[in-house]
Amino acid sequence: PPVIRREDYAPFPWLLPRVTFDFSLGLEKTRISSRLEVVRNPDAPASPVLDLHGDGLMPLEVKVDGEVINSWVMAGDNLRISLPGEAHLVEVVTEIDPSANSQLMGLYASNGMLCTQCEAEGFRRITFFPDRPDVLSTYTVRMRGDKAQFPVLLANGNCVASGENQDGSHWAEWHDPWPKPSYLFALVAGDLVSRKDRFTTMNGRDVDLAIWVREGDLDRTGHAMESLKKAMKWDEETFGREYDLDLFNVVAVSDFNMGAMENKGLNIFNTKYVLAEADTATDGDYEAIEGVIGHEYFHNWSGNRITCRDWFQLSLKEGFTVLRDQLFSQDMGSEPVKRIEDVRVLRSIQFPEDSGPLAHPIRPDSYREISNFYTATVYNKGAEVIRMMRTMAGEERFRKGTDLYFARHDGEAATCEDFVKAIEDGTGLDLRQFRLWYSQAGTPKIIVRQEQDGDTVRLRLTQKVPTTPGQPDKQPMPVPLRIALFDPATEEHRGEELIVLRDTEQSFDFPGYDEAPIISINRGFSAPVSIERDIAREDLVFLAAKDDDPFARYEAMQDLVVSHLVEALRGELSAEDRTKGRAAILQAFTAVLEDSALDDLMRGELMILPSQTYLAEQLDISDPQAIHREREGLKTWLAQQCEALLEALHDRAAGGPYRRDAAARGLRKMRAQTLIYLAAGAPEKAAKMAAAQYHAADNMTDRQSALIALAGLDVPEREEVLQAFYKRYQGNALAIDKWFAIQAQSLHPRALDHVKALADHPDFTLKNPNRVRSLYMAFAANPQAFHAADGEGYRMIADCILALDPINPQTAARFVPPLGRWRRTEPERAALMRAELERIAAAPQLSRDTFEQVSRSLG
Ligand code: DPP
Ligand code: ZN
Repeated sequence: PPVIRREDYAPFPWLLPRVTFDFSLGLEKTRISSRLEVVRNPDAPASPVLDLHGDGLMPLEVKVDGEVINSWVMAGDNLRISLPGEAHLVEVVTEIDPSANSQLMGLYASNGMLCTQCEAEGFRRITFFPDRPDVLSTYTVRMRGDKAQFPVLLANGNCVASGENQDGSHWAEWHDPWPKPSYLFALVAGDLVSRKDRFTTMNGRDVDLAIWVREGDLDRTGHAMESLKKAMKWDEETFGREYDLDLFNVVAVSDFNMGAMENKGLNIFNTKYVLAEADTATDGDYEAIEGVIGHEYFHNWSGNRITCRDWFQLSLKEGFTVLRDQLFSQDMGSEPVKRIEDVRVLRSIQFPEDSGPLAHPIRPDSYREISNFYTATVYNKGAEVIRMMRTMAGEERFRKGTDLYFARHDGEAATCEDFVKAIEDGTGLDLRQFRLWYSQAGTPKIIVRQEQDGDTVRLRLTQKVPTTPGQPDKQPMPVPLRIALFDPATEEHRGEELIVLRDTEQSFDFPGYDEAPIISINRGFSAPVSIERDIAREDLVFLAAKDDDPFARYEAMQDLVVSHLVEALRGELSAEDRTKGRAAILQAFTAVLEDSALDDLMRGELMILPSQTYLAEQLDISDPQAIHREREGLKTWLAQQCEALLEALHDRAAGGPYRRDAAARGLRKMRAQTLIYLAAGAPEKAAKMAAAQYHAADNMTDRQSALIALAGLDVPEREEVLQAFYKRYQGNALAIDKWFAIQAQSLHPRALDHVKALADHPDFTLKNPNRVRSLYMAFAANPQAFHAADGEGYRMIADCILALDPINPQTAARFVPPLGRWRRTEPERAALMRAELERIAAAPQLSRDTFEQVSRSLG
């Protein structure tokens, strides 16, 4: 497969101002007739031909200006038509089989309904079209189908006409007045019901809202609808963005590759991010739904009204929209807890990506398959990069920048450069050096040294941007760091400051400190960097207990644990150090458990130990099982030291009817954490507590946390509760996904055998991405079983990739990165991981998706 390069961008030689599609719908056979109004693009070199992308299509008929032509040719998968004049009408007929579309890209069948997923390049699997984000057209879509089979017919925009035919079929015509690229096209036909509501915009326009689901799921749509209305209001208040159609539809589909899709006026969602009620959804699910509903809605401006010039600019819409959804969730819930959660995701997923073979800048320079670049780097690091601009500008000035961006580029296909320029012009910041964040990959490491010179504190900062594939030399980048200097005597600081490190080495002086202060740095995680510093244990204990920035408090706690575990793993910990280190951690941990001023959501958060992957990141080469042993060892020890306290917390959290306010959620979160600790430190007691919790629970959060604790234990209650869960939720796909995932990720010594057995379970299928992920993604994240010393875990993931690749390459390729970590893994396992990658690479007929990921991982 060819490599596509950002620098090769050229505008399309034709414009397609108006396009019309006629769909004659059938699960096995859908016929599509297109009418494309084509005119020469004055801003591009003239071309004698019109090349239309296709993927697996053959034209049944091609007309130019009303006449059937036979002079068309296939150029690979694409349709090439000679066009002599300035403007033409091009009409093409294609036919596809949605029921055979297991890739779930383009138009496909799911549970008897038809739906689409076109981002990034799925539209070309429906009809021939310039399937690139910089070709914007106004769409009219007519569809016709059997009324009994497809009672509901939806597309983008507004329904302008509909009617019935004599033969039992019916039809609808939809028109979307806003020009859009093909990746935002959507169509849904099926037997669906909807929850309806209404939103009045800031200018008093009424918008009809509808969430479409299968019969029976309607009761579980209330939270999604509330989230949608909150998101619409929030975007008006926070970014001044108003919705621009009379209708906003959301459809939930159970077979879906991604989380959700922002198609104009017709968002299509994975059911996972729509359906929720106490009995089936955890608190985490509720939050995720609010976040994703917000995310897709916010795309209406950051993505749809202003779209991307080419796919290298993906972070233009995704980074910005992730930031917008993060800020939304912060405002709807607990700001510090949300920030901590976002940083945890960044560190455990994006940091490893940035330090591995798949590292790429948030604006990549090349790809073979764009689906592989819907990554934590483009999304989450992309959001961090924009957040840094916001931090440097301040909220108000940042808003001026985004206002200017929306005003300047509305209706355009823009670039990341356009965005930065607008922020620069709108805020007055000088972002020349800052642009390096868009072009350089790798997580910068900041080394902090603190010196005392008379009454002046000097911070000597050094930055190192690591080498990444294709980028051996790096330039220093601006790193905005929020810092505070605590006076050890008064335990207070004199106000937070923002310093911006710009050079490879730079010093910052703070006069007026007779005694060396305790420094809190990168507060709120103001820059997506890793910090390395020599700081006394007591100082971390102090910050963990006293820092007024909740994030910094969390960070100090994490540092305390990370530095201890890393020293242990490096074999640098003497028996005495181990005792001292553990004592310091225990002191901080106990403070967290006992601090009555702390809310329980935050307490639950502070109790979580740093993830296995984040710990691995701190070491050049690591032994996953050694990390697991050390981490579990600490957890077990803490639990034993605090057994009574943990039990008391669990008891305090018990009982009371289900509510969804922050206090109740905090109790459930803490309850889950206490069980995790007790399962390690007092397994028999934990098993009894968990089983009791399971049976008394009136909500999924408590049931799930009980099951997670039990799944890892070799106790009789385990099987009993697993079966009870299965019986209770049989037939509820999302709940059964949890049942698979919990077992696959469990710390049970025979987890690997469990996964093997689950792969043969009648409820398992490779055809449903949620189910595949629930078994195998969970397994690939299992810190113990995946890394079995004989390589069996690696073999299972490789087998999964090979079996899934012909069915759904996009999802198959997502399983490659766990194996791609071989270079950073101890040599024996590295050889086993590499061997599996080579086995995949040797398979005939590998998809472009998997080929690219595997070859980069081996490269
Ligand atoms: N554009 C989609 C999103 O919201 C991709 N699935 O992230
Ligand atoms: Zn998005």
